[in-house]
Amino acid sequence: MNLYQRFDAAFLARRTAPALIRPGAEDWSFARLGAVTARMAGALTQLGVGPGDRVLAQVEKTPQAVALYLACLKIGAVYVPVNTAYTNAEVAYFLEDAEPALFVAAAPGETAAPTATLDADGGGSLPALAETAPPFEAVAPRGRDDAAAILYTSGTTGRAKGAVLTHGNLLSNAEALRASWGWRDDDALLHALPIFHVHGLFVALHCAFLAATPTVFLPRFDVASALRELPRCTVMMGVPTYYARLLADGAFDADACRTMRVFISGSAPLSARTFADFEQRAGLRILERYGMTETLMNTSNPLRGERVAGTVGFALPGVEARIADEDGAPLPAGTVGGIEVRGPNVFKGYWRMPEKTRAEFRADGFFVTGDMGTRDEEGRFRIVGRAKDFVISGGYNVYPSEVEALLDQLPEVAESAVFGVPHADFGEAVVAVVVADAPLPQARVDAFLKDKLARYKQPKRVLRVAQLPRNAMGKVRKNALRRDYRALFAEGGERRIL
Ligand code: MLC
Ligand code: AMP
Repeated sequence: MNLYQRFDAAFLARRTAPALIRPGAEDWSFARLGAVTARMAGALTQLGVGPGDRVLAQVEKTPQAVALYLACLKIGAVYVPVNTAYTNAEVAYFLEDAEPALFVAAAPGETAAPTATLDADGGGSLPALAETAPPFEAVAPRGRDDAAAILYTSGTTGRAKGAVLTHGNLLSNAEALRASWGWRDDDALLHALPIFHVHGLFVALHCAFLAATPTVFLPRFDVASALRELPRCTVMMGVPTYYARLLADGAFDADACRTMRVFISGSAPLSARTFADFEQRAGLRILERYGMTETLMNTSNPLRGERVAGTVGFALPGVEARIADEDGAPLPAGTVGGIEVRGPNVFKGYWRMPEKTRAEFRADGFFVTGDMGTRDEEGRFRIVGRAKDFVISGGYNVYPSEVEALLDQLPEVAESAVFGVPHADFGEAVVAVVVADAPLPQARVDAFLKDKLARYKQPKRVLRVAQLPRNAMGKVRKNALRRDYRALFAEGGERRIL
């Protein structure tokens, strides 16, 4: 039960079909993807990577990076992708925690871990070794519960946790999505997402790989490329920011979508406004789904049937989802509570953190997502908030505690509070208020955080305040901050605040 076996069988049946279509560069057929995967697997083996070993990868989006992921599956190693925006300081923690047998990055880092390189052009020491190493032709046997990947997800307290996803998790979820979204043999996927998160790596690529259908593989999302490529695609997946940016371009219309079967959105709330504007302009309703790193995809609006703005649809086949109170007791339809899920999609646990894992599961096996929501009489879910304190900016999660801890290291800062406010492009933007005994120019904060924190986590605005609003317990009232600064990025908002 190795996930790669399923892909391999699909690839073999469509060897000459394009797997990865790259505008301005050579396409990769399924035969080539399979062959490079086998050679990459041979190189990994030669470097001493074996079943169960972690391969930590901080690599740009290239076909070789896809082959590296597939090669890890093939030999039974555990793929650990990390965001290319992370600083060396952030990656140092993942290296220490995951204890990889191999670290793959664009350039050799300052680490004790054995390192191979894979650069943004698909070159480097790893692909070079793959040229000469004997290909690894077998597929390592793996059980349903064997780890396939570890994806780090930050917590509200403490350091990031590695969510261990198994071959069974990945395969079951890919099959559920393929069925729910009615994947067709003549589908073509527009892929502009990064491939170090669940959305771009698993949700998108696995649907295409199970069916061996072509993927138009863009290195990143930009509106011009998306508009150019849409007419040869039938499915697109993206975060809400992609759809907001398409709508902001006057050239995006129903004609640009003439070949499109479905646009799928997730990772962050899709606003009712974007949903409505999109329907009006493109003549199609965006299909919104809901998931997370630990659980892969949980719910989805229907392919056929009513897609309702502001809702995330029904539990996927095989997935149980419920609304429960703080003790895990199920609540009736229409009541707000915590969203909890159980099923073959739910991860095995946090890497080497048994207590943290136990704390997030109920005795009956349901996983506590930390999202708040409701379920209606038909079983349709709506997300209404988050029990955990985090910001979703352009589809990336930012954990305020991580940013606050760094801001508090600035000598002039007495205390800080980080939160998200509405932002037309990113959905939410990260903002900080600080109590400081001297003026704190934005440039000073930016310079201080530069080497410590990925750019997307850094506050877009830092505002100095006399004191932080606190409740009777002394806890910072983030709701009050979100309310007071909600118009910061609204048109005219900056003037009102300052
Ligand atoms: C980039 N920047 C961001 C940002 N992305 N700032 C806040 N939030 C973001 N998401 C910053 C850069 O640091 C830079 O700062 C400036 O914005 C422009 O950089 P860029 O590289 O040109 O940005 P761009 O390419 O336009 O990136 C924006 C984006 C990208 C929305 C296209 O962030 C993106 O592709 N997001 C998708 C994230 C994703 O895949 N999420 C899935 C997680 S899985 P400056 O100041 O230096 O110019 C998950 C589970 C699930 O959540 O359910 O799917
Ligand atoms: P991550 O930890 O990066 O996997 O992020 C998962 C989180 O993204 C979930 O717990 C939700 O809070 C949020 N999320 C994902 N999809 C949606 C959606 N469609 N609507 C609202 N929030 C979403």
